[in-house]
Amino acid sequence: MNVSLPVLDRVEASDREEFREAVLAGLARSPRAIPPKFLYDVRGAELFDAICELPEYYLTRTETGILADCAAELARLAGPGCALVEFGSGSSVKTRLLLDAMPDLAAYVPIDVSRHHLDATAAKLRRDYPRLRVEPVCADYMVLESLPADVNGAPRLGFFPGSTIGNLEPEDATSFLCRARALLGDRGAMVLGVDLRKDARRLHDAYNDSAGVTAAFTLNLLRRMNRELGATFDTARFAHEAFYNPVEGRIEIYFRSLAAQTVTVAGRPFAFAAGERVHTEYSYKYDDAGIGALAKSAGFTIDRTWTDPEGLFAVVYLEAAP
Ligand code: AVJ
Repeated sequence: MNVSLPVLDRVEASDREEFREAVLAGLARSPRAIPPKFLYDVRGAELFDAICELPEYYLTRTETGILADCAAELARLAGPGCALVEFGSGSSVKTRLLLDAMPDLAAYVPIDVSRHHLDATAAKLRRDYPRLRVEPVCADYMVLESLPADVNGAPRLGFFPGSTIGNLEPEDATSFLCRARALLGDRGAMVLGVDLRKDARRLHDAYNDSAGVTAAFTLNLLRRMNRELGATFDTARFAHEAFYNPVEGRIEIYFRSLAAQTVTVAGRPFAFAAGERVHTEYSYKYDDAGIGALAKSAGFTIDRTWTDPEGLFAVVYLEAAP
């Protein structure tokens, strides 16, 4: 039925269908949950960029500082002529820190599900790094099985910054890293950014900022359901909720119904009890032992760990275990 739609519309139609199915399944489940990737529509991505600028959200600026300091050493560890493979490429300043420190890369391979982001990033990098071979791959890095054939031969260096790994539950983090290990090969290495366990107050504040940007980010998911699925969420009757669970070592994020109410989503009614929550994200925080166990479970060894003076965040260099 869709065959005559232009490519972009066809992609959007299938994205919308995936969103619809995930939301309907997630609201039918108990406890209710919607996968975090759906937080990042165009507006969600803008709000996440705003989160990264917040005084309470130390992650981005701390990791950027660590990378600026360790980039030269990292480049030495990786050696010349490798292909840099970024999982879920942003357009971010972090990648450029590595590109600047590694002028002799064989290629830069950004992997992203968004064709639009990928093309925009590739165009800017080709302009700013005219000698760099940019080989974008439009794919979900959670299921990707191979890289472009023209990067065969070069040792591969994976890059997964931002503590994005923290969004994954431990088993999923392990299976992602196993997949990365297979993709990067026996000469492969990986640079991973990981948020560390710390004072609960500091963690709490990073996900409950005083300007309310994180709340807007969570509640944008309701607006997205209204826009794309014809849902009837009244965002004044739901609230963002985020807290640190010290037993699991993770921030848990939900939207909470402030009253008993029924909302229609994609034509179906869903009743919410007063106080009922819908889970949207985990953000796992690691300690050294946890990072070591994660690396080992996926066939990597930790070669080097860099952190900031306060010990808030870690950048680790993993090597494929023999
Ligand atoms: C992009 C998953 C690393 O967990 O800190 C920030 C997402 N959500 N504030 C994080 C997020 C709310 C972020 N990650």
